[in-house]
Amino acid sequence: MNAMWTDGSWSDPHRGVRPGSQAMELVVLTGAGVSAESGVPTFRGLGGVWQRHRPEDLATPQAFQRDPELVWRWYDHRRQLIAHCRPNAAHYTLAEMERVLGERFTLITQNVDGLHREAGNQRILYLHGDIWYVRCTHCDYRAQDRRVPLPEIPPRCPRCGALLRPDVVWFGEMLDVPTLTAAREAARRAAILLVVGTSAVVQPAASLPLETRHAGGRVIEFNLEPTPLTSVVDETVLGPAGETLPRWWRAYQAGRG
Ligand code: BJW
Ligand code: ZN
Repeated sequence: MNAMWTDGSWSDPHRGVRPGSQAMELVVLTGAGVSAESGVPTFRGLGGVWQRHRPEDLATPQAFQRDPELVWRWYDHRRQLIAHCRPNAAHYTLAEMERVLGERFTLITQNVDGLHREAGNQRILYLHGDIWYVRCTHCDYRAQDRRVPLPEIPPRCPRCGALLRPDVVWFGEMLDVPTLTAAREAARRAAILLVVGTSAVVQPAASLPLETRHAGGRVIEFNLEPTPLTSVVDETVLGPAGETLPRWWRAYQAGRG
């Protein structure tokens, strides 16, 4: 049954959890909504990035080929904005989950902003890359570059002189296969999958919750509003993740004791 919780009351967070230590894994899939309360704009919806820019103009390999300077100016602008953002209570709750659960916790993120890392998470699967890394379009150079603004746009490879690109996944590009495989395996192992702040329209990330459901795990969604996933998950918790996620975690921990 699909239940929505908007009033801060909770069902038993352990309801339906499969017994056995292997099965007790908590896995979390995050999207842009988890960083919204930190001031990072989401992609879709009010104030979202795509309201001002067409994705095909900026987040595709074709766009980059056509006008690398335009694409890099957009990324440079976003990097400057994100550089001023700090993790919020939802990020810190996810970091605490990892500290408490260790190997029984996996964080899968679609976010490129680096705020999970800053909050303290270490076991992170980056599905869509990392805005703080650049990679060469010609050789295998890849490096972290946190300079804001970038001194040269578009930046060039220090090794071979070719164009650098942001180390992110654009529409029409394959996700990193080992990362996606690890994410699918984690989703299948999950006793509980928390899906936090994603519109669940971008594939293949949006299919991960279905993998958990098919494997018999429980899926709980945290969002401001219903999404295409809402009809297939076990529960949807409506509200800002910075409030709902810490509350859920406290209830989950209370149930453990
Ligand atoms: C809050 C909140 C608060 C707000 N608290 N909640 C199958 C069918 C159809 C199409 C495809 C398919 N398979 C592949 C495709 C094509 C495409 C795709 O999915 N297109 C769809 C749009 C239809 N996928 C791809 O191209 C992927 N590659 C691939 O599959 O390769 C194989 C292949 C290629 C070609 C054809 C077929 C197969 C690659 C996808 C790469 C996505 N890249 C981006 C940009 C990353 C770099 C960058 O940042 O610049 O990733 S796009 C953008 O969307 C970004 C995000 O990670 C991603 C997901 O967005 P997210 O995180 O869900 O954010 P929003 O804004 O959409 O939602 C925010 C949510 O938060 C909302 O619900 C709010 O309500 C909520 N919220 N505040 C809680 N406080
Ligand atoms: Zn190079």
